[in-house]
Amino acid sequence: MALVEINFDGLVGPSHNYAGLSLGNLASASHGGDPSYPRAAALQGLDKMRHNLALGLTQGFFAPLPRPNPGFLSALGLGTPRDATETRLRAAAWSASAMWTANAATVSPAPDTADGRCHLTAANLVTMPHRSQEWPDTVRQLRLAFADHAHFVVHDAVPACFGDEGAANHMRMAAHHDAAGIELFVYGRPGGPFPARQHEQASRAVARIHGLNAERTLFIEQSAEAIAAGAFHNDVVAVANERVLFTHEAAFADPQGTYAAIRAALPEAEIVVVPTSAVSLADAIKSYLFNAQLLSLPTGEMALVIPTEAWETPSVRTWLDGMLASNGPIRRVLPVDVRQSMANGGGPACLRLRVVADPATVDPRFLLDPARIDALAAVVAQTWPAQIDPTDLGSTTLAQTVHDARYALLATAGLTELA
Ligand code: SUG
Repeated sequence: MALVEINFDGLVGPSHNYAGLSLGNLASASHGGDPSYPRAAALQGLDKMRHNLALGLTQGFFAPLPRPNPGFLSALGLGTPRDATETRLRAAAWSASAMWTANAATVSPAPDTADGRCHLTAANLVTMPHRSQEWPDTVRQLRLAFADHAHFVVHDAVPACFGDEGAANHMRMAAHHDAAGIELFVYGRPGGPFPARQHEQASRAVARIHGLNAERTLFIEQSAEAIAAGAFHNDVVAVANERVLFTHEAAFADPQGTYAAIRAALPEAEIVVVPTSAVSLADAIKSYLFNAQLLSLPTGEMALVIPTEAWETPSVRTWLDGMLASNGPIRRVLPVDVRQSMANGGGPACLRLRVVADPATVDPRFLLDPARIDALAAVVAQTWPAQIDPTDLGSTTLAQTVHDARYALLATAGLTELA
């Protein structure tokens, strides 16, 4: 079979909660302390997977990581918290943040790499303490899913001195998914009010490790204005698919230079720019218009899977209506409800890792069909907590419920070696 794009969505874990842990992520900050609804959150995510499968696309998933993370708690010497800082650190050990698999790894498909294999480098996520604990367990899962060494190489994260946030700060463009492409690494510079999570040297290391062709690899600076406005990852303000880049005007430090470099490296590139005059940076970030899945449908059309929040934002809706009425490359807009994830700053694009590969080379336990989605949804409906209040974190009863729920999921998926 030809190489196709497979979207691996992170299944929202049973400890999903709002702890306000991500400085610079406005949704996380504003919902910190709210009750969360893990069961509804995971079912919303599974509905999105079902929706994309029904479009005729190949869909996979990754399982939640073990939480609360005993290794993280003991490495910090944490028992019962004695102050607000320790309470936050304990919340970090409970975070279900691995659901945002766009941050799991950076992926360079086989047509782009020197050895003709698909390379994946786990992201170290060191900027945010609650995310820094993810990568060792993520690597274990990637090494299971992509164990076929003839087709895949899974690398450990780059050294912690350089922050790496994975595919959320990486875009690939190509005439078609299975053609040699160009890879765009978007990094931030520190100095603004919020952390710049992606370090340029991490991006350069990943490009070297993956054996990318220097002439087809671009390193692009994110605009400081976008980071300061709450674009903590580039995928909050830009998304690419095959020959199309869909971007806010204020995404990059040097927009015109960036567009020219892309056109020089990929002459068939089409760049759809949303101007600030149509959608302000604030509306783009609040609505998550760009944290969309830009997908090539089997019909040959491109569709934009957006969060319902974007569809309901007047400036965004007006712009999308105009885009659909024009003759642009994006022909369909499909809203999905992922509100539980959105309230922590994770839209449809955050929830998935894109891998261009032949599905026959992937461990089938990570691939989905409607019956497998139904089976996962039944486990979630039966075992995921209905509600978590931030004050519940630390409860031994809840910890056992979360552990048992994850184990039930792994058993159903045939993945108990990840327990
Ligand atoms: O890293 N939120 C995540 C959202 C990640 C979105 N991913 C992409 N843009 N690709 C983050 O900031 C919030 C957790 C909390 O506050 O409880 C959180 O981690």
